[in-house]
Amino acid sequence: ESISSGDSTPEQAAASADGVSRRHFIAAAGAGAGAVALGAALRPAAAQAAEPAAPAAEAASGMGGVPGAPGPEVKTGDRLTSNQGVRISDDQNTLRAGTRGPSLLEDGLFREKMMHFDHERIPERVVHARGAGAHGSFRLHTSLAQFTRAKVLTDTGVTTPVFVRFSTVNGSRGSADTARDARGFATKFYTSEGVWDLVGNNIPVFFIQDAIKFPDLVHSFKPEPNVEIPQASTAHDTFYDFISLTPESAHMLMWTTSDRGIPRSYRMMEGFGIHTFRLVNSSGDSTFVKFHWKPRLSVRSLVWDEAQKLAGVDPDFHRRDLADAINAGAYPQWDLGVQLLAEKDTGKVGFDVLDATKLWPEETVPVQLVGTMTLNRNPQNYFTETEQVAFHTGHVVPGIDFSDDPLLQGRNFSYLDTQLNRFSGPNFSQLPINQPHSPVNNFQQDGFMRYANRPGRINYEPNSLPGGEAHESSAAQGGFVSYAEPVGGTKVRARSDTFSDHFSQATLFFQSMTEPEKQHIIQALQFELGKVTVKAVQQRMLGLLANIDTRLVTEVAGYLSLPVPSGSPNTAIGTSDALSQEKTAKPSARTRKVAVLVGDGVTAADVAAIGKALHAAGGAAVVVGPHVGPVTAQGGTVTATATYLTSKSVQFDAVFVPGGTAGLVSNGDAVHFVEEAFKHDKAVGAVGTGTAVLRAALGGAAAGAAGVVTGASASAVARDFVAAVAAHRHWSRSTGAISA
Ligand code: HDE
Repeated sequence: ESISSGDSTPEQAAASADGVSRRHFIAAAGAGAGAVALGAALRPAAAQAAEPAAPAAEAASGMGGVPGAPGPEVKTGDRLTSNQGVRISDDQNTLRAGTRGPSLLEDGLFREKMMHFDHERIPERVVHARGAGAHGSFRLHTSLAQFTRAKVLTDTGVTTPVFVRFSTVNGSRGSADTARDARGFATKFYTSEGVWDLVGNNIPVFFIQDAIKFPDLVHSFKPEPNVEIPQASTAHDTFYDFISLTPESAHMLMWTTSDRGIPRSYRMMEGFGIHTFRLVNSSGDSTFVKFHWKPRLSVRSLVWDEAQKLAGVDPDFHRRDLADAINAGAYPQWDLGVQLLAEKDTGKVGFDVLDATKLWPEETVPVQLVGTMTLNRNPQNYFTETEQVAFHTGHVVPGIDFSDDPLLQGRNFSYLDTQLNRFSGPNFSQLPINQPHSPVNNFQQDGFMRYANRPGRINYEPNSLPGGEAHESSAAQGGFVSYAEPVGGTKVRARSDTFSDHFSQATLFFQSMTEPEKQHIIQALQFELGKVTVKAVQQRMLGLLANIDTRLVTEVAGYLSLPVPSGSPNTAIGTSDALSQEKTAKPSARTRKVAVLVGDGVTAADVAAIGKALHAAGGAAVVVGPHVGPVTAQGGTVTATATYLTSKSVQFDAVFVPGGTAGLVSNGDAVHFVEEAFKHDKAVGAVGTGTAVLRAALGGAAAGAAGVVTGASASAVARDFVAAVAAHRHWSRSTGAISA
């Protein structure tokens, strides 16, 4: 049975279900929660006088169980009511004894409203608290039927609805998006055979090999517990104390201190399932698999100075970027890739496939692209969807199974446990965003916030009385049958010796970088360890870096004025081009945002020409002026939508100064705009008298520098400027090196 994209109604979903349960659940939801018409609080006074909608009609809308379309509809003319459905006559004043008298305990409306408000917060996620989500769909183009029986990976005709939540790991829910960190990339596939959660990150390896170290790792990177400092930053003593004593973290440290730790956009990140999973086919044969998401827009990053400034200028930078792109119809896309490895071939990768601190080089095990995910719908309500979505590595469907990776095994315990804490009970799977789109039928019942139980008297199994239909399914009937992996061994607390090479792949990663990428890692470690106050910790960290790369440790030690310890990096490991975002990125100006700086007297034709050229390349121009609205322009109209007060260069991918703007040389904000964009290696364009602004900002530095485009008019330079934007950054300016 195929399922359509996320626009099916609960009734359709129920009708397609051949079991009893989903229909029952939905029916209960419709009659129960759906009867409560909420919202409509902020309506114009005129609407208050309108004829009320019949309460019976309202009952049909409301909180139906549709994943992706939760929450009540707010309709003009709806009446403000209490949670008990009683219409409210005055929502502005508490009930009191006289207009100047004390409030009365009798005021049930006030008490209900305040009680609910007092309980609005649920515990934030202990990690990955800060996130942004979107709906979309996944379409398979290449069947993996030879390896798996999972329909989501074999039915090429089917579109599977998905919900994705991106996140940072370290910071709390209100922290800035652009902190240096790994990013979560969690995908919920609502497949016809149940929910499959691929709970991944934008980095293909992890800090630790065994889940029992996770609480220690997380405590060490979170704010230090005595003063709760610093927020969303690893640059402090306790993190590097832990890392320096945990050499298995060396490989992931290379990734987090690389440009991957500061993505330009969620839309420009790879995603990785990290662990080795299994695919199991209809004959019961297993193949090891690693999952990859490859972004159509390439992997692109910010620079560190920019990321830090954005944390103040626009802490919602990534969240906004995702929502804006989807609103504009520029739907982000990723290709799903798989690396497949037969159990007998595990020797090929040179590392234990159960070790989550290791990747399989793509040159050894190629990534095969099998389908495409498109995110095309923003949540209607952040809390209902993005906050309440509950992922779990244990949510797999028949044909997808686990390996014995001890990190994955630990996660399979942790995610259910954490949901109990977040939702105060076991019924989170009934929340609309978490409901499978396939039938649910079992005898679980009750608990906090249960809103749909089976009707009738049968709540056990086996049973023979009417109303208790719920049959087990064999593998052939679509039942989940665990892979029959032979297991045996002595009960021990110990790791396999095959987990003990902690440095070779860290070296592989560093060696695979282009020169600018290497410099960024060195500078990031100088920053991070420069914030460490305990010399012994810095020294131990240098000892770790010495085993990764000699130049790396030399430059970081030099910065810290500490001696360079000796090490023995495995330089013979070579390189893997697939690890470098600079080597793999394709130039594109798509969805890039360019600031066009204007002032009175600006040449309208230049503004129009650059806007048109960017638009044609899939990018966008934003006119930044001294005030919002029309500015005095030569030869036409120019309207500013942003100003020097509301906009900073870090919010844009590039900057362009049209002609007629020589007056801007006395505008410090405009001059700084250009200077900062140049410093961040972005494309900078200036034409006509606008080049005076360039000179004021950069003096002689601009002449001939990479990515700086000047000319007589915008139409003369448009093509070169768009190409400079598409290149993303012009590293030779800050690093002296040409990128690949
Ligand atoms: Fe998680 N992780 N994790 N993690 N993780 C959580 O689950 C955990 C790990 C990842 O957007 C928690 O619902 C353990 C690796 C993402 O809702 C928690 C271990 C990877 C998200 C948890 C790991 C991840 C989480 C916190 C070590 C990449 C956010 C709230 C064994 C493959 C999902 C929650 C979302 C969230 C536990 C390691 C990815 C506590 C014990 C490796 C993307 O259950």
